[in-house]
Amino acid sequence: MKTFYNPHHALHQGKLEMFRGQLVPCFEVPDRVDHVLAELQRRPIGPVLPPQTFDDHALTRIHSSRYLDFLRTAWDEWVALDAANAARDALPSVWPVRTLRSDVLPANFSARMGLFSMDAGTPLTSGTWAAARVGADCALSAAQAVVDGERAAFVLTRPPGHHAGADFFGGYCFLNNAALAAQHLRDHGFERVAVLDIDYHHGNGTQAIFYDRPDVYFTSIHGDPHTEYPFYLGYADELGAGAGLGANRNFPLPRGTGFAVWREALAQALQGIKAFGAQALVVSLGLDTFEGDPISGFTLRSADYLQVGADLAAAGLPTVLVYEGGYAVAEVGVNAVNVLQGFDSAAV
Ligand code: 6XA
Ligand code: ZN
Repeated sequence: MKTFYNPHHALHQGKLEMFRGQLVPCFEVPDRVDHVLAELQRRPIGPVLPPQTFDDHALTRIHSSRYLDFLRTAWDEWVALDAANAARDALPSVWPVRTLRSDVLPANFSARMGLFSMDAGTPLTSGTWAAARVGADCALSAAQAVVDGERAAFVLTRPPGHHAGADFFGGYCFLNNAALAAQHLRDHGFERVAVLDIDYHHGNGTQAIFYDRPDVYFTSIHGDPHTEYPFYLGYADELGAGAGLGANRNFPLPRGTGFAVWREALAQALQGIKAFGAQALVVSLGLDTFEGDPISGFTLRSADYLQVGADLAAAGLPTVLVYEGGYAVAEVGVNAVNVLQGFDSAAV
């Protein structure tokens, strides 16, 4: 399996995030990708390649122009407010909740930070745009490899993507890599595409992007949003809307869920993908389902990820795997490559 690796991921390096009333060191760190890369060098499963460069047009298939314009210039605006800001990351602190307007684009920078975000846990840094933009190229390159006939391809990038919506960032995500890959597959010959999100956290951005579409099926297995981030989406009664009704399926599971129950949900999610008639699959591959993850609550073990890979391969679909969360840094490389190795060993 080819890996498309973002050589510029470390340009995005947040310092602090808001967590339980304090600013704490970011969990989403460059080491998360470096450990996966090191494991891929120890246990090669195929070439590690830089991405091709894609036009911004591919981004506007998923994200709004006003959001992309904001992200592109946000850091310069932040520093223009106060030269001392160059030493600090930008975090939002005000949001247009119900009854407030989000149709007006304010001139005030803080107001636009809030308009285009969902939480205060996602610092925007000097290199955020550069890292996320090349990450999007990785996702598009992996999708293109599958268009060109590869059985599967892996997107090794950060920041992750699945919480990012058409016009907002949050949950450590800025550009929705999985959605970009799925749309690229749709635009290049695959009529029906499925996105399977197996990160611990519900992929609210991806769900929202495709919620009213009949051509992209979204299904996710995740911590119950009654107690787990992102809280406000990911319930079992979200089935899609309009022409997309029936093309969305969520499997919220309680904190503490182990592999046997989780794998049964995976079987059901894959059954839904088959019934939909998907011709290609995008997997939002979070490794924060691991028992040692510091911010999550499932109890999968390292060896379980070999089986996860084999189960994904058994769907028999051309597949793009996109790296999302996973914060047990010392183990995340082994766990990620276990999925890829399990996939390759089982793929026909
Ligand atoms: C709240 C937790 C963000 C979750 C990020 C994640 N700061 N998403 O791993 O998949
Ligand atoms: Zn996650």
